[in-house]
Amino acid sequence: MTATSTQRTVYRSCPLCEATCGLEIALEDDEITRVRGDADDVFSEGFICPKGATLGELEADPDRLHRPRLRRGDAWEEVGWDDAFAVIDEHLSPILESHGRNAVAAYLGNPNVHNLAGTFYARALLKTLGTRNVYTASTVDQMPKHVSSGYMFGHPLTIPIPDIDRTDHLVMLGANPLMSNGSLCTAPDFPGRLKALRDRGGRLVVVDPRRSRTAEVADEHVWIRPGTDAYLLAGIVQTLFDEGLVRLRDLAAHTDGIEAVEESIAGLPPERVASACGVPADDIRRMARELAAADRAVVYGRIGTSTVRFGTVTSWLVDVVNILTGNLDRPGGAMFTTPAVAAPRSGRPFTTGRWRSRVRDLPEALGELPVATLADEILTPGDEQVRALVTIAGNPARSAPNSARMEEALASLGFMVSVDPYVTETSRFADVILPPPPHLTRGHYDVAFYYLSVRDIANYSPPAVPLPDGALDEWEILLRLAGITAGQGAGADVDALDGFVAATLVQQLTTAPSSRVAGREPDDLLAAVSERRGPERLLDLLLRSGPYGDLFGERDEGLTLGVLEDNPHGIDLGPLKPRLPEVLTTASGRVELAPEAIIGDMDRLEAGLADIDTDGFVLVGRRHLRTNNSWMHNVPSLAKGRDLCTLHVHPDDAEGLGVGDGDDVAVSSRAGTVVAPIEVTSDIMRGVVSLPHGFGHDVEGVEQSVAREQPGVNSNLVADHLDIDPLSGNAVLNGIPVTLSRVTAEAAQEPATV
Ligand SMILES: Nc1nc2c(c(=O)[nH]1)N[C@H]1C(S)=C(S)[C@@H](COP(=O)(O)OP(=O)(O)OC[C@H]3O[C@@H](n4cnc5c(=O)[nH]c(N)nc54)[C@H](O)[C@@H]3O)O[C@H]1N2
Ligand SMILES: Nc1nc2c(c(=O)[nH]1)N[C@H]1C(S)=C(S)[C@@H](COP(=O)(O)OP(=O)(O)OC[C@H]3O[C@@H](n4cnc5c(=O)[nH]c(N)nc54)[C@H](O)[C@@H]3O)O[C@H]1N2
Ligand code: SF4
Ligand SMILES: [Mo]
Repeated sequence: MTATSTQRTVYRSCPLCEATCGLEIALEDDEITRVRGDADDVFSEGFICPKGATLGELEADPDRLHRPRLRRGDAWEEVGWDDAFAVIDEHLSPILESHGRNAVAAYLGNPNVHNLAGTFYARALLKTLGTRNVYTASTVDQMPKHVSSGYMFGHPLTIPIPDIDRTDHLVMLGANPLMSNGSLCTAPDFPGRLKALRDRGGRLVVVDPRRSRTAEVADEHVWIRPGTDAYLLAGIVQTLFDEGLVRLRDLAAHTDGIEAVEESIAGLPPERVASACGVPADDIRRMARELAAADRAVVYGRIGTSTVRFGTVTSWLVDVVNILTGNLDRPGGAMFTTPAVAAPRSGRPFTTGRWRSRVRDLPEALGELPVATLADEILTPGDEQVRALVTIAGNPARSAPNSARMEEALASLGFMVSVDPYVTETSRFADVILPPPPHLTRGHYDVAFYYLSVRDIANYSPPAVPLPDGALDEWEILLRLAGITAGQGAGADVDALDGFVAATLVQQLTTAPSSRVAGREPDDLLAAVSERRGPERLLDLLLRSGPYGDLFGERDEGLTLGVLEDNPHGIDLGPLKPRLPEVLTTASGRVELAPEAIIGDMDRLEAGLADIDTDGFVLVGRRHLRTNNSWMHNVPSLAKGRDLCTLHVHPDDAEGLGVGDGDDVAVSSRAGTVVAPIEVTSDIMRGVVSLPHGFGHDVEGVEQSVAREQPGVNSNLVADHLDIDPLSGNAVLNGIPVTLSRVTAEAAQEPATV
């Protein structure tokens, strides 16, 4: 080593949200000195948001953990990795032995889908753990879309993506991509893409109870009462039938169940649903006519359509409208991706409820149970009560409903392990915290988000800096845990376990009927990637056997990981391509427009009309460019600026309550109360209030010094764990019925929660 510092530039995909922007990162001696948008990135072309720009601060955060933490009574001790795993083995293995596999639960949080360790190795750990108590952030997010897609198209990952770059008419419900940068629709530079849509004469309609940033740039903003999008969409569907606007085009040859759909929404004409939605019947009919008239139109729904009481029905209706207007699988409509990396699929038909939760008898979906019932499973005594928990990249104490109860549950556990770089509201309850290394030390490829992307893209980022001495990569951490839960003890051989994971994948690749390398010799495939280990080996195997792959030498110029290493700005595999009917894996081989399970929920939808209280208040969330769920509030540049955690209240409602800007208001539901300062704004509907989630950092034990200074309050104290979408188990986090009351100065001295 020389004494002079070395400067260099690396290009990487940003791992912080679904947009997958290319970053140009300047390094000096392995420290990040500057982050810019990578102008040569084939997908993002230089776009960057405030979060991506602060990756350097995030990586260098002094509050990040670098060595395992071990709880000793009330204090923490830093220990070496071997000691940490020995303690885990000592405590977890006896629980597994004497109480069975289901006594240990796992919770996987959102960043698992943003890194290769979680993508490829979390499943290996779940397999060795063998528990039915698997929970993830999906059931506080997009599970309804998986369930509706599974039933309609055969697989929960066969999700149609709005082709926003080619559409003429985009109707967006419950999404605010100008703040979130998009979700279930990977599209770096969403603002630029929406502007391009309008510049080419297209029309953007945003349906939202708030005048969001996206609503502001739309041609039309349709205000809607939270939780009622299913009624609006049913009204649109009914209008399409009524007015002879159904036009299946080529889809007719691939679609079953159209009559059953018509029958199922017969009781929900626009005139009947209008007052519930707060949208005039004429507007509902006009929306239907505009969708039918546009050459290329698409409906897209996100958080506001899935974290609601009728999440699955709403997610389904979004696709029903796209199909009835002939816009599925058509450029400018809703299309399926052809990702370069796709896991081999079993031929089994999609279903839910293959097992049920012990306490509330809730059905499994995608191999997991609703996180809304995790606390029940921990707190309710009985056989198979959950006594230990492993959390990986998750913060259920802030992200799941009824946080007070969740925290009570976490505090009561016999043993808890958290894989997390911080001492968070959740990991503060752990007995052992295992920190993953900084992002730049790891290889990266957005396996999950290229499934959901508006173009087919392949972009790999190799590790840019070496792993710090004594650190473990996160996939190695997960395999060590897998070794323990497989009964191999604390010192399991990571390379052997990794070899097993690779061999298992090759086995699937060479036997799955739809695989392009079915019938090939497993050893030949393994030999072709023998220079690699860890996630890179799995990635290479998947790339090479994928739709653009070199098929291990059978196809010239095909993709390999080596090819991606030579293309640091990514490879553009083109716009989305028509994929019907080969993408369908339903038993019939057709689009199931009217799945029995979903049609079976339509009576509840119709009955629900009577429950809508148009006089009461409901709570919704919102996101801001400077946040990332619960965990980036510790980045100084993002924390700077005005308080983001305020309760938005309409001026008329504020007047009715006798409160003004900055006053504290108590928001109460069946589950609990939270007190927040209000911001009076006409950007929200009357009768609706909005509070962002993921705040409330000033609780004992959280080691995030910056976040603690502007802690905000925790909106999930009022979300009710009993309120879920029954088909998917997804929690209701938007449209929560609440009462509001002014907090007097004396009352404000009391604790915030009751
Ligand atoms: N009320 C309300 N609640 C919501 C939502 C809402 O809109 N309203 N949104 C929901 C949604 S969409 C989601 S996705 C969930 C998110 O819910 P969670 O996934 O439970 O929570 P996050 O806040 O994303 O926390 C991520 C954790 O991962 C850690 N982490 C970051 N990077 C890594 C890494 O590379 N490895 C590991 N091991 N850990 C890492 C962070 O420190 C943090 O503790 O919240 C949900 N909760
Ligand atoms: N800056 C930032 N970006 C993020 C995140 C973050 O926390 N911060 N989180 C990431 C994650 S994990 C996800 S899943 C995505 C989510 O991405 P989006 O779905 O775009 O999420 P939000 O920005 O919460 O937008 C949801 C919108 O729905 C509206 N809404 C609420 N209830 C209803 C309803 O009943 N009907 C209708 N029509 N609208 C409703 C809200 O007012 C809000 O404007 O964002 C990702 N990106
Ligand atoms: S939009 Fe998302 S992917 Fe792009 S820079 Fe921001 S956080 Fe990163
Ligand atoms: Mo999410």
